[in-house]
Amino acid sequence: MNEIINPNLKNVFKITEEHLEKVFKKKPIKKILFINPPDVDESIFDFDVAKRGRSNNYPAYGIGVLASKLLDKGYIPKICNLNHQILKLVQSIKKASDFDFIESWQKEVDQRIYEFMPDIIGVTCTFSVTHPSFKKVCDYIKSKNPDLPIVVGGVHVTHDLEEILKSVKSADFAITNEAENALDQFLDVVNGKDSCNSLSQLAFIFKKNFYNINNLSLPTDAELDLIPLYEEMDIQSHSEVGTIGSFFSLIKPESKIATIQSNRGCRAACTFCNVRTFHGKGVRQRSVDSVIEELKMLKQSYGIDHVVWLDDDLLKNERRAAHLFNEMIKNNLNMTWDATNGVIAKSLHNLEVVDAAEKSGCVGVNIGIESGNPKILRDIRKPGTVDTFLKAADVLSKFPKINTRSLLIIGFPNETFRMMFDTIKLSEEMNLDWNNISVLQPWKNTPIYDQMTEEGLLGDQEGTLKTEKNEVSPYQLGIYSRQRAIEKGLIEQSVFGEKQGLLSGFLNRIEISDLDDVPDNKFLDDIWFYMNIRLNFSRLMRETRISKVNQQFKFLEYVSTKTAPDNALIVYFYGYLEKKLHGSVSPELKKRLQTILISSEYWRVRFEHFKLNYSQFLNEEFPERILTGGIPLDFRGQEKHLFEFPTNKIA
Ligand code: B12
Ligand code: SF4
Repeated sequence: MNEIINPNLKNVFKITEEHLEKVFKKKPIKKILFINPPDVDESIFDFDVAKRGRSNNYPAYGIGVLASKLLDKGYIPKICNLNHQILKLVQSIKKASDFDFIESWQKEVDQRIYEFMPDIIGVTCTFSVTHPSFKKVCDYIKSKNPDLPIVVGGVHVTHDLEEILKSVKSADFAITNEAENALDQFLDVVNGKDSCNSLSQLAFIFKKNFYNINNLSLPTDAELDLIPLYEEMDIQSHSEVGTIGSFFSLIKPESKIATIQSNRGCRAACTFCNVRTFHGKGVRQRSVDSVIEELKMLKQSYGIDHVVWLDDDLLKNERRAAHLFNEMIKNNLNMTWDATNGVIAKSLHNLEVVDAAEKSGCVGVNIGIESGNPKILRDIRKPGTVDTFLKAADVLSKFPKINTRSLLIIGFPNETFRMMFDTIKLSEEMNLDWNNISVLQPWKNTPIYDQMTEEGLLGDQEGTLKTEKNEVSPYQLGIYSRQRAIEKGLIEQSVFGEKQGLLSGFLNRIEISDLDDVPDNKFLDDIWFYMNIRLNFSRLMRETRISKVNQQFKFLEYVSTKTAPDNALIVYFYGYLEKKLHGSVSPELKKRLQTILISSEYWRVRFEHFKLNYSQFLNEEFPERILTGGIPLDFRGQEKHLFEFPTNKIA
C-alpha cells in the first residue's frame, strides 16, 4: 500500500479527482444524511439493560455540530441517530423475543433514505468497540443504494484509518480528525467550487492503494462557536430512554439531560489516551458567551435540567472556567452539571474554581488519577503526582455536595503488585466517594499501544492483552461490562476460586518478593474485583458523613435497579445502606439477593471468600468490616505495615 502523505504531489490530486468522479459522477451535493450507528451490534446489545433505560444514549454531538456548520453553508443536513432510535423503540416493546435488533435499525435507515433522498451519507464512529456495528451500517446502506456515496469520520475512523478503509469497503472516503472545515472543503470540491489542493484530512482507497491527504485544517477557537443542530437531534428525549453521564443517580429522576462541549483537546498527552493524537497539541476554547447561549437554548427550548460536559480538559484555563461557572450562576440557568469525562487534579487546587463549580450546579466530578505509583505516573505521562492528587482530594473534601470519583487503571506495562498496592494506598488516602477501576485497554494510535506491540505484550486479537496461555480479553464495553461478561460465562477471564487463583490467596500466599512481580494479565480481572470491593464497598462501612451516605444510597439504589440488578455485591450493600439510613432492609431486596446467590456460582464463591453471609443479611446483621483470609480488607490508618506488605505478617 502506498501512503501518499505529501498533499503537494500533483499525482495525489489527479488520483483524488479520478476517484471523486468515479464516486460522485459529477452529481452536485445538496442533501446530506448523517448517521450514528448503534453503539454495539446485535451480539452485544442487551435488551434488558436497554429496557431498564440503562444503555448509554449520548446525543450525537459531533455530527450535530457538522450539520450545523453545513446548514450555515447552505446545505440541507439531517441526522439519524440509530442508537437513540433503537433505545426508543425498545421502550415500546414488551420482551426481548419480540424485538429484532437488526431489522429495527435497517428499517429506520431505509425509511430515512427513502423520505429524504440524500445526495451523500455521512457515517460517524467514535469508539473502536462500535466498529462491527459501524461496518454493518455502512455495508447495508451500500448494498441497498450502490450509487449513494458514503463518507465516514470520527475518532475510531481517524485512529485506524487504513485498516478501516480496507475493512469497510462500502466507505468511499474518510475524513479524519475534527471535520468542521475538512468536510466543508470536501463538499466544495465535489460541487466544483474549489480544487483538490484545498483538501485536507481526506483518505480513500483507489485501485487497492491507500491515499491520505493528511494536512490538518482543525477549527480555530472562533470556529468552535457552533451550536449543534438541535432541531434535528430529538435532544429532549435522550435521557428518557437511556443514560447520559455517570452521576444520573444524584439528580431528580425526571430531569432531562444533554451534553455540551466548551473546549477541544487536552493540555496533557497520557500515553494510553487517544485525545492528543486526535485533537493535536493543547486546548482550543469556545467563547464563554457561545457556551452560555447554548445552555440557555437547551434550557429554554428543550427543557434540559442537567448537562454533562464532553470536554477532555474542562478546567484547563482556570480563570475562564471560573468565569464560565459564574456566568452560569448570573444567568440563573437553574441547571445542574457533571464532569463525567474527568478533570485534571491540579486545577482542583484552585478554590475559586471549585467554589464556582459547586455554586453553578456541579453534582459530580471524575478525576483522572490512573495510578498511585510515581514511576507509573511518569511512564504514562499523567499530569499529576501523588501529592497533586492528595491536595485535590483535600480541597474537594470541603465541598461535600460534589460527589467525587477517581478513574483508575490497572495492567500498565510492567506494573507490579507493589505498584498496584500504591494505587490502593493512594485511593484510600484520598477517600473519594467512589473509584472507577478499569483494566488497561490499549487503543490503536496511542504511544502505549506502540510500546506494548514492541514489547510483545499484546494478545493475538486486536487490542487485547497477552496472557500466559495467550488467551485474550475482549474490549471493555462500557455498560456491557467485563465483570458481567465473566459472570455470565461469556468470557473466561477470571481465575477466582481456582487453587492457584490470585484472590483466594491474595493476602495469604503472596510473599514479599512476589510483590515486585508483574502479575500475569489473566489475574487482572480478579485484582480488579479485589480493588473494587476494597476501595468501594468496604469503604461504605466507614462513611459517617450523612450527606455522603445519602449520595451513596441514591447511587446504589440506581445501580441496583437499573444498571446491575443481578449483581449480588451491589444488592448486599444497597441493603446495608438501607438499614443504616432507614432502619431495615426491604423484603424485596432480601428475596433478590437469595435468588442471585442460588442461581450464580460466581457470586457464591465471592461471597464465601469475603465472608458475606446471606443468613445474616436476612436478619439484617452486617459485619463491621469486610474480611479476606481473616484480615480486614482495609488497614487504613491502623496497620500500615500490613497494608503495604500484605502477606508478611499473615502466615
Ligand atoms: C463523551 C465521551 C464518551 C461518552 C459517550 C460519547 C458518545 N457516545 O458520543 C461515554 C462517557 C459514554 C464514553 C464511553 C466510552 N468511551 Co469515550 N469519550 C468521550 C469523549 C470524551 C468525547 C467525545 C465527544 O463527544 N466529542 C465531541 C465531538 C464534537 O467530537 P466528535 O464526536 O469526535 O466529532 C468530531 C470528529 O470526530 C468528526 N466526526 C465525527 N463524526 C463524523 C462523521 C463524519 C461523516 C465526518 C466526516 C466526521 C465526523 O467531526 C466532529 C466535529 O469535529 C472522547 C474523547 C474525545 N476527545 O474524542 C472519549 C473517547 C471517544 N472514549 C473513549 C473510550 C475508550 C470509551 C470507552 C470504551 C471507555 C470504557 N472503557 O468504557 C467507552 C465506550 C462506550 C461504549 N460505546 O460502550 C476513547 C476512544 C478510543 C477508541 N479508539 O475507541 C476516547 C477517544 C477517549 C480516550 N481516552 O482516548 N465516552
Ligand atoms: S488528562 Fe485525560 S484527556 Fe488528557 S491526555 Fe490524559 S487521559 Fe487523555
